[in-house]
Amino acid sequence: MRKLFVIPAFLLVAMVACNSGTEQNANTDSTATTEHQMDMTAGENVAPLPAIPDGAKVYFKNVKDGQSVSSPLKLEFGVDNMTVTKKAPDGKIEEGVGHHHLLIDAGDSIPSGTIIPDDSTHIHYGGGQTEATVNLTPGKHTLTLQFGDAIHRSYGAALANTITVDVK
Ligand SMILES: [Cu+2]
Repeated sequence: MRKLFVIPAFLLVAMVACNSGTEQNANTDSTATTEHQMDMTAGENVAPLPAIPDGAKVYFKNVKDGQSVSSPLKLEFGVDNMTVTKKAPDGKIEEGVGHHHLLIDAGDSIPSGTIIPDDSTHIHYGGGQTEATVNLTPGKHTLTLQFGDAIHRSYGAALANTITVDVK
C-alpha cells in the first residue's frame, strides 16, 4: 500500500537570502559580513518586534546634519540603551538588541516591523559593526541610520536618525 507524505506548509515559507555589505560599500576597518542568512518573510511563528527600551536612540557620532564631507566617508554609528549584536544565526529575537542599517537617499526610516530591504541603498551591518566607510557621489545625500532586530525588522522612526551631507 502506498503512503502519502504531506509536506507541512510552514516548511515552504519563502526565504530570502541576505546579502550584507555591497559593492558600493567599502568597509575599511570592519568587515561587512558576507554570510547569508535566511529570513522568514511570513509565518505565525515569528516573535513580535521587541519593545524599545526607554531612552533608546541612534545617531551618527562623527558627522552632523548639513556637514560638508568628502568621499569615501567614514561613519560612526551610535546607539544608546540598545546593544549592538550580530544578527542572530538562529533568528533568536531578544529585547534591547539589534544591528545598524544605513539607508542612503532612501528615506527617513523604514516602517516599524518591516523587514529592511537589502540592496545598494539599504546596507545591513549584521556583523555588529559600529562604523563603516561609504563611497558617495558629489552633491547632497541623505543618510539614515536605522536600527533593526535580529531578523532585520525595522524598529521604525523611533530608532532612526537622518542627516543630510554635502559631498564635495
Ligand atoms: Cu539587517
